This record gives sequence, C-alpha cells and structure tokens, in this order.
Amino acid sequence: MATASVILYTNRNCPWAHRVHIALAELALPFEEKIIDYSKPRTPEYLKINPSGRVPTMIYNGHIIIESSIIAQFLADSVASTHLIPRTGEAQGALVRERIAFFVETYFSKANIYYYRAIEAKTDEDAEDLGKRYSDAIVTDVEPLLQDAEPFFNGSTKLTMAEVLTASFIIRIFTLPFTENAPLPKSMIANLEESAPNFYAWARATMEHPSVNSIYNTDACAAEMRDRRAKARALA
Ligand SMILES: N[C@@H](CCC(=O)N[C@@H](CS)C(=O)NCC(=O)O)C(=O)O
Repeated sequence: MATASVILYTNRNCPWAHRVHIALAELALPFEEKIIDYSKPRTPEYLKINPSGRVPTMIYNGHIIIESSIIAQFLADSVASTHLIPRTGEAQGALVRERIAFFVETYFSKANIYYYRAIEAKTDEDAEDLGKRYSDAIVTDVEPLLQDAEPFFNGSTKLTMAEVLTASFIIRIFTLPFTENAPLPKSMIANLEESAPNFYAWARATMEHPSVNSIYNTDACAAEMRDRRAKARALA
C-alpha cells in the first residue's frame, strides 16, 4: 500500500494538536510538520485551509481534516493496526469502543473543564479551589473507570484512544504545577496517589510513554500558560 501523504499544521504547545502527534507516533505514520505561530495573525493561505485559524489541521492525501479528536480517530481508522481502536469481535470491539468513548467524555466533561478555568482564575486562591475541583472529579468520576488499567485503559499493554485523547492534558497537569511561577495549582493532583491510585498509576504510565512525551516541552508550555493567565487577570 502506498504511503499516505500527511501534512500536519500544528503548534507543539497546543494540547489539542498534541493529541494528533501522539496518534501519528503511535501508528508510526510519517508526516510533514508545519508550525503555526498562533501568537501572530494567521496567513490568508492557512485561513483558506481552516477558517477557524486554529491548530491542528491535517491534510491527508489532499483532504483537509480538522478537529483533533476527529483527526486522531481518522488516523486510527486509516490503518490496518487495531490497537488504538479494537475492531475484532463485533460486539466485543464495539463495547470496548463504547467504554473508551465514555471514559474520554467523562474525563473532559467532569474533570478537564477545570484545566483552563484554573489557569485563567482571577486569584491564586480561586485557582487552588478550581484545582481541587479537578482532583475531586478525578476521585469521584474518573477513578472508577480505570480499575482495569494495566497499565493502559481496559488492561491494554499499548496506548488506546483513551490515552491518545487525554494524555496531552494529563502530562501538563502533572508537570505545570511544578514549574516556576506555576500557571496551574498543585491542588490539581495533591493526594491523588492515595485517593485515586488507579488514575495515578495510569497517568504515570501514560506520561512516561515516548509517543506522549517525545514532543512535549514543559518550559515552553508553562511560559505560554503564564501568558494566558496574565492576560486573563489583566481583563479581570
Ligand atoms: N477543538 C479544537 C481546539 C483547537 C484549539 O483550540 N487550538 C488552539 C491552540 S491550543 C488554537 O489554535 N488557538 C489559536 C486561535 O484560537 O487563534 C481541536 O480539538 O482541534
């Protein structure tokens, strides 16, 4: 089969684009990387490809694909390999896909909603409080879904779509609180090792995976998130 032509418009600080990098790495798909500096206005050429001006955007054999979760899903569907999306055994495969989708939906709707809110909080105290709400949601809603993680979702020894779609935020949440003038509060993950041991072990294994951490730069992301906080506080 001919190798697909893949162009990825991205920015390595963007957690949504990071999802696509993880999928590409995991599926060992070669691609051409075009960095978009989103601190500057987008070019008319880029806006023609993606009118929202956001990253990521992928061009696959000439087809434009936008939205990180759709791109990652498309990439997993485009290959014969089944480890990101199990297809074998119709009902069994469908049930695993349903569990992954429910996990991702729960993680983002219950816990990750506090990520940008904590960064943009008006005061450090508010940020601490929002961080605590994140960790409370992990304990209540996410921890029970990771009972079978070994080390990855549902006993998988390889990354699954559950990790592809969440890992970029997990690695930020576990590292940014420990940077200088941290843009995220430590309350995000305080006590999780004891109160959410399944989540904690899963998150550690996920962050340590080379497909997840090879393009991640803590200092660059921390600097960008400090700017985001400063802008939000200036508007308050
Ligand atoms: N829902 C989109 C979100 C993408 C997104 O928000 N990207 C940000 C960077 S992390 C961006 O391009 N921001 C530039 C802008 O809004 O002008 C996805 O998942 O692809």
